Amino acid sequence: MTADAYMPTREDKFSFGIWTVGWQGVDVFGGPVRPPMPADRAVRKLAELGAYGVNFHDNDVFPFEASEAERDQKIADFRRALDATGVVVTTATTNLFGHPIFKDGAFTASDRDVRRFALAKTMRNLDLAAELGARTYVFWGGREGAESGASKDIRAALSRYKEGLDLLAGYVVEQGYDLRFAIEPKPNEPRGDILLPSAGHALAFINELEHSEMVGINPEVGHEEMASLNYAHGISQALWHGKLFHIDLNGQNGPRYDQDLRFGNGNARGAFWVVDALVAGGYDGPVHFDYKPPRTEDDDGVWVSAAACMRNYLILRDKVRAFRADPEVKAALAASGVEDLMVPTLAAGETWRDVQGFTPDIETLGARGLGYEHLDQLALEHLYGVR
Ligand SMILES: [Mn+2]
Repeated sequence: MTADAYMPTREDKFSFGIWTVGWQGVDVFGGPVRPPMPADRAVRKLAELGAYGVNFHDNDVFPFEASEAERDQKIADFRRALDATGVVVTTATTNLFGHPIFKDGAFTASDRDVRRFALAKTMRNLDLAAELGARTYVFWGGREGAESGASKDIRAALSRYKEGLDLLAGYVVEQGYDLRFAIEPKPNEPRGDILLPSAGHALAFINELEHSEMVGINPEVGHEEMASLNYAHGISQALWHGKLFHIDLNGQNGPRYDQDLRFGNGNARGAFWVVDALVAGGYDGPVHFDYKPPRTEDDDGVWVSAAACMRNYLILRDKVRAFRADPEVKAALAASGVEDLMVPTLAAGETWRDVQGFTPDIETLGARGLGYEHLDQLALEHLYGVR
Protein backbone atom coordinates (compact mmCIF):
# COMPACT_ATOMS: atom_id res chain seq x y z
CA MET A 1 0.00 0.00 0.00
CA THR A 2 1.61 3.25 -1.12
CA ALA A 3 1.12 6.59 0.60
CA ASP A 4 -0.92 7.78 -2.40
CA ALA A 5 -3.65 5.27 -1.53
CA TYR A 6 -4.54 7.61 1.33
CA MET A 7 -5.04 10.70 -0.83
CA PRO A 8 -8.63 11.94 -0.53
CA THR A 9 -10.86 12.10 -3.61
CA ARG A 10 -14.20 13.80 -4.18
CA GLU A 11 -15.88 10.39 -3.98
CA ASP A 12 -14.80 10.16 -0.34
CA LYS A 13 -17.09 13.15 0.38
CA PHE A 14 -14.86 14.64 3.08
CA SER A 15 -16.16 17.89 4.51
CA PHE A 16 -15.13 20.31 7.25
CA GLY A 17 -16.82 22.97 9.30
CA ILE A 18 -15.42 26.38 8.40
CA TRP A 19 -15.06 26.93 12.15
CA THR A 20 -12.75 23.92 12.57
CA VAL A 21 -9.68 25.14 10.70
CA GLY A 22 -10.82 28.67 11.53
CA TRP A 23 -10.64 28.12 15.29
CA GLN A 24 -8.34 30.76 16.74
CA GLY A 25 -7.63 28.74 19.85
CA VAL A 26 -9.69 30.78 22.27
CA ASP A 27 -10.44 28.64 25.32
CA VAL A 28 -11.52 29.14 28.91
CA PHE A 29 -7.98 30.03 29.99
CA GLY A 30 -6.52 31.89 27.03
CA GLY A 31 -7.14 34.17 24.11
CA PRO A 32 -6.51 33.67 20.41
CA VAL A 33 -3.23 32.11 19.25
CA ARG A 34 -3.94 32.38 15.52
CA PRO A 35 -5.29 35.22 13.37
CA PRO A 36 -8.90 35.13 12.16
CA MET A 37 -9.43 33.00 9.05
CA PRO A 38 -11.83 34.33 6.43
CA ALA A 39 -14.28 31.65 5.24
CA ASP A 40 -13.10 31.98 1.63
CA ARG A 41 -9.50 31.21 2.65
CA ALA A 42 -10.68 28.12 4.55
CA VAL A 43 -12.51 26.93 1.42
CA ARG A 44 -9.47 27.43 -0.84
CA LYS A 45 -7.05 25.67 1.53
CA LEU A 46 -9.44 22.77 2.21
CA ALA A 47 -9.89 22.33 -1.55
CA GLU A 48 -6.10 22.06 -1.97
CA LEU A 49 -6.07 19.27 0.61
CA GLY A 50 -8.75 17.30 -1.25
CA ALA A 51 -11.89 18.16 0.71
CA TYR A 52 -15.20 17.87 -1.10
CA GLY A 53 -17.48 20.02 1.03
CA VAL A 54 -17.87 22.52 3.80
CA ASN A 55 -20.33 23.27 6.58
CA PHE A 56 -20.83 26.75 8.03
CA HIS A 57 -22.50 28.70 10.79
CA ASP A 58 -23.92 32.03 9.62
CA ASN A 59 -21.32 33.83 11.73
CA ASP A 60 -18.40 31.84 10.30
CA VAL A 61 -19.05 33.73 7.07
CA PHE A 62 -20.03 37.17 8.44
CA PRO A 63 -19.90 38.57 11.97
CA PHE A 64 -22.99 38.75 14.19
CA GLU A 65 -22.94 42.55 14.07
CA ALA A 66 -22.27 42.81 10.30
CA SER A 67 -24.11 45.51 8.35
CA GLU A 68 -26.16 44.38 5.36
CA ALA A 69 -23.39 45.59 3.02
CA GLU A 70 -20.69 43.71 4.96
CA ARG A 71 -22.85 40.58 5.06
CA ASP A 72 -23.36 40.69 1.30
CA GLN A 73 -19.63 41.23 0.72
CA LYS A 74 -18.58 38.29 2.91
CA ILE A 75 -21.15 35.98 1.33
CA ALA A 76 -19.95 37.04 -2.14
CA ASP A 77 -16.32 36.24 -1.17
CA PHE A 78 -17.41 32.85 0.22
CA ARG A 79 -19.39 32.06 -2.92
CA ARG A 80 -16.49 33.05 -5.18
CA ALA A 81 -14.20 30.63 -3.34
CA LEU A 82 -16.80 27.85 -3.67
CA ASP A 83 -17.22 28.49 -7.40
CA ALA A 84 -13.46 28.70 -7.99
CA THR A 85 -12.70 25.44 -6.18
CA GLY A 86 -15.77 23.30 -6.81
CA VAL A 87 -16.12 22.75 -3.07
CA VAL A 88 -19.81 22.22 -2.23
CA VAL A 89 -21.76 23.43 0.77
CA THR A 90 -23.10 20.16 2.16
CA THR A 91 -24.42 21.51 5.43
CA ALA A 92 -25.16 24.67 7.35
CA THR A 93 -26.12 25.66 10.86
CA THR A 94 -26.80 28.71 13.04
CA ASN A 95 -24.60 30.27 15.68
CA LEU A 96 -27.10 30.39 18.56
CA PHE A 97 -24.44 30.29 21.28
CA GLY A 98 -21.74 32.94 20.85
CA HIS A 99 -23.54 36.20 21.52
CA PRO A 100 -24.47 37.10 25.12
CA ILE A 101 -28.15 37.24 24.12
CA PHE A 102 -28.08 33.41 24.00
CA LYS A 103 -26.58 32.96 27.49
CA ASP A 104 -29.82 31.32 28.73
CA GLY A 105 -30.44 29.38 25.52
CA ALA A 106 -31.95 30.16 22.13
CA PHE A 107 -35.11 28.14 21.36
CA THR A 108 -35.41 27.35 25.08
CA ALA A 109 -34.43 30.71 26.59
CA SER A 110 -36.96 31.77 29.19
CA ASP A 111 -37.22 35.18 27.49
CA ARG A 112 -39.72 35.03 24.66
CA ASP A 113 -37.96 37.75 22.63
CA VAL A 114 -34.73 35.74 22.65
CA ARG A 115 -36.64 32.72 21.35
CA ARG A 116 -38.30 34.77 18.60
CA PHE A 117 -34.94 36.28 17.63
CA ALA A 118 -33.35 32.79 17.50
CA LEU A 119 -36.08 31.68 15.10
CA ALA A 120 -35.59 34.77 12.90
CA LYS A 121 -31.80 34.28 12.85
CA THR A 122 -32.22 30.62 11.90
CA MET A 123 -34.78 31.33 9.15
CA ARG A 124 -32.45 33.89 7.60
CA ASN A 125 -29.61 31.35 7.49
CA LEU A 126 -31.93 28.62 6.19
CA ASP A 127 -32.48 30.94 3.20
CA LEU A 128 -28.72 31.24 2.69
CA ALA A 129 -28.18 27.50 3.22
CA ALA A 130 -30.77 26.67 0.56
CA GLU A 131 -29.30 29.26 -1.80
CA LEU A 132 -25.81 27.75 -1.42
CA GLY A 133 -27.11 24.21 -2.01
CA ALA A 134 -26.86 22.73 1.49
CA ARG A 135 -28.97 19.59 1.97
CA THR A 136 -28.62 19.25 5.73
CA TYR A 137 -29.18 21.84 8.45
CA VAL A 138 -27.68 21.08 11.84
CA PHE A 139 -29.10 22.05 15.22
CA TRP A 140 -26.54 21.97 18.02
CA GLY A 141 -28.20 23.40 21.09
CA GLY A 142 -25.07 24.14 23.08
CA ARG A 143 -26.75 26.84 25.17
CA GLU A 144 -30.05 24.98 25.60
CA GLY A 145 -29.59 23.79 29.17
CA ALA A 146 -28.87 24.85 32.72
CA GLU A 147 -26.34 24.96 35.54
CA SER A 148 -28.87 24.77 38.35
CA GLY A 149 -32.11 22.98 39.14
CA ALA A 150 -34.75 25.70 39.51
CA SER A 151 -33.49 27.87 36.63
CA LYS A 152 -35.10 25.86 33.87
CA ASP A 153 -38.42 24.04 33.64
CA ILE A 154 -37.21 21.12 31.54
CA ARG A 155 -40.67 20.04 30.36
CA ALA A 156 -41.49 23.59 29.27
CA ALA A 157 -38.07 23.88 27.62
CA LEU A 158 -38.72 20.72 25.59
CA SER A 159 -42.11 22.11 24.54
CA ARG A 160 -40.44 25.32 23.32
CA TYR A 161 -37.68 23.29 21.60
CA LYS A 162 -40.37 21.31 19.77
CA GLU A 163 -42.28 24.49 18.95
CA GLY A 164 -39.14 26.03 17.44
CA LEU A 165 -38.21 23.02 15.33
CA ASP A 166 -41.81 22.53 14.18
CA LEU A 167 -41.97 26.16 13.07
CA LEU A 168 -38.63 25.94 11.24
CA ALA A 169 -39.51 22.64 9.54
CA GLY A 170 -42.81 24.19 8.44
CA TYR A 171 -40.86 27.16 7.06
CA VAL A 172 -38.57 24.86 5.03
CA VAL A 173 -41.56 22.94 3.65
CA GLU A 174 -43.42 26.15 2.75
CA GLN A 175 -40.36 27.63 1.02
CA GLY A 176 -39.86 24.37 -0.90
CA TYR A 177 -36.25 23.98 0.30
CA ASP A 178 -34.58 20.59 -0.14
CA LEU A 179 -33.23 20.54 3.41
CA ARG A 180 -33.32 18.02 6.22
CA PHE A 181 -32.63 18.80 9.88
CA ALA A 182 -30.03 17.00 12.00
CA ILE A 183 -30.00 17.45 15.77
CA GLU A 184 -26.55 17.23 17.36
CA PRO A 185 -26.58 15.87 20.91
CA LYS A 186 -24.04 16.84 23.57
CA PRO A 187 -24.14 16.09 27.31
CA ASN A 188 -22.50 19.28 28.66
CA GLU A 189 -20.19 22.20 27.75
CA PRO A 190 -20.85 25.04 27.47
CA ARG A 191 -23.93 24.51 29.70
CA GLY A 192 -23.57 22.44 32.84
CA ASP A 193 -26.26 20.12 31.50
CA ILE A 194 -27.47 20.41 27.91
CA LEU A 195 -30.91 19.31 26.70
CA LEU A 196 -30.92 16.30 24.34
CA PRO A 197 -27.63 15.08 25.85
CA SER A 198 -27.19 11.87 23.82
CA ALA A 199 -28.14 10.31 20.49
CA GLY A 200 -30.85 8.34 22.27
CA HIS A 201 -32.43 11.42 23.88
CA ALA A 202 -32.48 13.16 20.49
CA LEU A 203 -34.02 10.16 18.70
CA ALA A 204 -36.81 9.98 21.25
CA PHE A 205 -37.44 13.76 21.00
CA ILE A 206 -37.68 13.56 17.20
CA ASN A 207 -40.66 11.22 17.54
CA GLU A 208 -42.60 14.10 19.11
CA LEU A 209 -41.98 16.55 16.22
CA GLU A 210 -44.59 17.55 13.68
CA HIS A 211 -42.25 16.92 10.72
CA SER A 212 -40.34 14.05 12.31
CA GLU A 213 -39.71 12.50 8.88
CA MET A 214 -37.39 15.38 7.96
CA VAL A 215 -35.46 15.36 11.24
CA GLY A 216 -32.54 13.06 12.04
CA ILE A 217 -29.37 13.31 14.10
CA ASN A 218 -25.78 14.48 13.70
CA PRO A 219 -23.88 12.63 16.42
CA GLU A 220 -20.31 13.67 17.24
CA VAL A 221 -17.65 11.18 18.35
CA GLY A 222 -16.43 13.36 21.22
CA HIS A 223 -19.89 14.28 22.48
CA GLU A 224 -21.01 10.65 22.86
CA GLU A 225 -17.65 9.61 24.35
CA MET A 226 -17.83 12.48 26.90
CA ALA A 227 -20.84 10.56 28.24
CA SER A 228 -18.87 7.27 28.13
CA LEU A 229 -21.11 6.04 25.31
CA ASN A 230 -20.02 3.89 22.37
CA TYR A 231 -20.18 6.08 19.25
CA ALA A 232 -20.13 3.16 16.80
CA HIS A 233 -23.16 1.71 18.59
CA GLY A 234 -24.85 5.11 18.55
CA ILE A 235 -24.47 5.64 14.81
CA SER A 236 -25.47 2.03 14.16
CA GLN A 237 -28.70 2.59 16.06
CA ALA A 238 -29.29 5.86 14.18
CA LEU A 239 -28.77 4.01 10.87
CA TRP A 240 -31.20 1.33 12.05
CA HIS A 241 -33.82 4.06 12.64
CA GLY A 242 -33.00 5.67 9.26
CA LYS A 243 -31.94 8.78 11.18
CA LEU A 244 -28.21 9.14 10.60
CA PHE A 245 -28.49 12.32 8.52
CA HIS A 246 -24.97 13.60 9.21
CA ILE A 247 -21.84 12.82 11.27
CA ASP A 248 -19.25 14.83 13.18
CA LEU A 249 -15.99 12.90 13.30
CA ASN A 250 -13.21 13.85 15.70
CA GLY A 251 -11.18 12.39 18.56
CA GLN A 252 -11.71 12.26 22.32
CA ASN A 253 -9.96 10.64 25.28
CA GLY A 254 -12.84 9.49 27.44
CA PRO A 255 -15.07 11.52 29.75
CA ARG A 256 -13.55 14.98 30.17
CA TYR A 257 -13.92 18.37 28.45
CA ASP A 258 -14.77 18.33 24.74
CA GLN A 259 -11.36 17.77 23.15
CA ASP A 260 -12.27 17.94 19.44
CA LEU A 261 -9.02 16.21 18.51
CA ARG A 262 -8.37 15.37 14.88
CA PHE A 263 -10.13 12.17 13.76
CA GLY A 264 -8.02 9.12 14.63
CA ASN A 265 -6.39 10.73 17.68
CA GLY A 266 -7.85 9.86 21.07
CA ASN A 267 -9.82 6.62 21.03
CA ALA A 268 -8.14 4.99 18.01
CA ARG A 269 -9.75 1.60 18.63
CA GLY A 270 -13.17 3.30 18.75
CA ALA A 271 -12.36 5.08 15.47
CA PHE A 272 -11.71 1.70 13.80
CA TRP A 273 -15.20 0.52 14.75
CA VAL A 274 -16.73 3.86 13.74
CA VAL A 275 -15.40 3.46 10.20
CA ASP A 276 -16.52 -0.19 10.19
CA ALA A 277 -20.04 0.85 11.28
CA LEU A 278 -20.25 3.56 8.60
CA VAL A 279 -19.04 1.24 5.83
CA ALA A 280 -21.20 -1.71 6.93
CA GLY A 281 -24.24 0.51 7.53
CA GLY A 282 -24.07 2.06 4.06
CA TYR A 283 -23.80 5.66 5.32
CA ASP A 284 -23.55 7.80 2.17
CA GLY A 285 -23.71 11.37 3.51
CA PRO A 286 -20.78 13.74 3.87
CA VAL A 287 -17.91 12.39 5.98
CA HIS A 288 -17.69 15.52 8.07
CA PHE A 289 -14.95 16.50 10.50
CA ASP A 290 -15.75 18.74 13.46
CA TYR A 291 -12.45 19.12 15.27
CA LYS A 292 -10.17 21.86 16.55
CA PRO A 293 -6.48 22.15 15.62
CA PRO A 294 -4.79 22.43 19.04
CA ARG A 295 -3.60 25.83 20.30
CA THR A 296 0.00 24.65 19.89
CA GLU A 297 -0.29 24.84 16.09
CA ASP A 298 0.48 27.70 13.73
CA ASP A 299 -1.16 28.03 10.32
CA ASP A 300 0.91 25.17 8.86
CA GLY A 301 -0.10 22.95 11.76
CA VAL A 302 -3.76 23.70 11.12
CA TRP A 303 -3.52 22.25 7.60
CA VAL A 304 -1.41 19.31 8.75
CA SER A 305 -4.16 18.38 11.21
CA ALA A 306 -6.97 18.87 8.66
CA ALA A 307 -5.20 16.65 6.13
CA ALA A 308 -4.61 14.08 8.87
CA CYS A 309 -8.35 13.79 9.62
CA MET A 310 -8.95 12.62 6.04
CA ARG A 311 -5.80 10.50 5.90
CA ASN A 312 -6.66 8.72 9.15
CA TYR A 313 -10.17 7.96 7.89
CA LEU A 314 -8.73 6.43 4.70
CA ILE A 315 -6.12 4.44 6.64
CA LEU A 316 -8.82 3.08 8.96
CA ARG A 317 -11.14 2.33 6.04
CA ASP A 318 -8.34 0.33 4.47
CA LYS A 319 -7.77 -1.57 7.72
CA VAL A 320 -11.50 -2.22 8.18
CA ARG A 321 -11.78 -3.61 4.66
CA ALA A 322 -8.72 -5.82 5.20
CA PHE A 323 -10.21 -7.06 8.49
CA ARG A 324 -13.54 -7.92 6.86
CA ALA A 325 -11.80 -9.66 3.89
CA ASP A 326 -9.40 -11.71 6.05
CA PRO A 327 -10.27 -15.45 5.76
CA GLU A 328 -9.19 -16.01 9.35
CA VAL A 329 -11.64 -13.31 10.46
CA LYS A 330 -14.41 -14.94 8.43
CA ALA A 331 -13.66 -18.25 10.10
CA ALA A 332 -13.59 -16.63 13.54
CA LEU A 333 -16.92 -14.90 12.90
CA ALA A 334 -18.45 -18.22 11.86
CA ALA A 335 -16.97 -20.05 14.87
CA SER A 336 -18.37 -17.41 17.22
CA GLY A 337 -21.80 -17.63 15.60
CA VAL A 338 -21.94 -13.85 15.03
CA GLU A 339 -23.99 -14.19 11.86
CA ASP A 340 -26.60 -16.36 13.60
CA LEU A 341 -28.02 -13.12 14.99
CA MET A 342 -29.32 -12.32 11.50
CA VAL A 343 -31.74 -15.24 11.79
CA PRO A 344 -35.11 -14.26 13.30
CA THR A 345 -35.86 -15.91 16.62
CA LEU A 346 -39.13 -17.30 15.30
CA ALA A 347 -39.43 -19.10 11.97
CA ALA A 348 -42.02 -17.92 9.44
CA GLY A 349 -45.49 -18.64 10.76
CA GLU A 350 -44.37 -19.41 14.29
CA THR A 351 -45.95 -17.63 17.28
CA TRP A 352 -45.29 -17.48 21.01
CA ARG A 353 -46.90 -20.92 21.21
CA ASP A 354 -43.86 -22.38 19.43
CA VAL A 355 -41.42 -21.13 22.07
CA GLN A 356 -43.58 -21.53 25.13
CA GLY A 357 -41.83 -24.10 27.31
CA PHE A 358 -38.87 -24.39 24.90
CA THR A 359 -35.88 -25.93 26.64
CA PRO A 360 -32.51 -26.12 24.84
CA ASP A 361 -29.42 -27.98 26.09
CA ILE A 362 -28.95 -25.53 28.96
CA GLU A 363 -25.77 -27.07 30.35
CA THR A 364 -23.96 -27.14 27.01
CA LEU A 365 -25.02 -23.61 26.08
CA GLY A 366 -23.98 -22.28 29.49
CA ALA A 367 -20.57 -23.93 29.32
CA ARG A 368 -19.55 -23.02 25.80
CA GLY A 369 -16.97 -20.36 25.00
CA LEU A 370 -17.80 -17.82 22.33
CA GLY A 371 -14.32 -17.09 20.98
CA TYR A 372 -14.78 -13.32 20.99
CA GLU A 373 -11.28 -12.73 22.37
CA HIS A 374 -9.73 -14.44 19.33
CA LEU A 375 -12.02 -12.44 17.02
CA ASP A 376 -11.19 -9.13 18.69
CA GLN A 377 -7.47 -9.88 18.73
CA LEU A 378 -7.64 -10.28 14.95
CA ALA A 379 -9.27 -6.82 14.76
CA LEU A 380 -6.61 -5.27 16.99
CA GLU A 381 -3.83 -6.88 14.96
CA HIS A 382 -5.26 -5.32 11.81
CA LEU A 383 -5.45 -1.99 13.64
CA TYR A 384 -1.90 -2.34 15.01
CA GLY A 385 -0.63 -3.12 11.52
CA VAL A 386 0.79 -6.60 12.05
CA ARG A 387 -1.68 -8.43 9.81
MN1 LIG B 1 -17.04 18.68 20.14
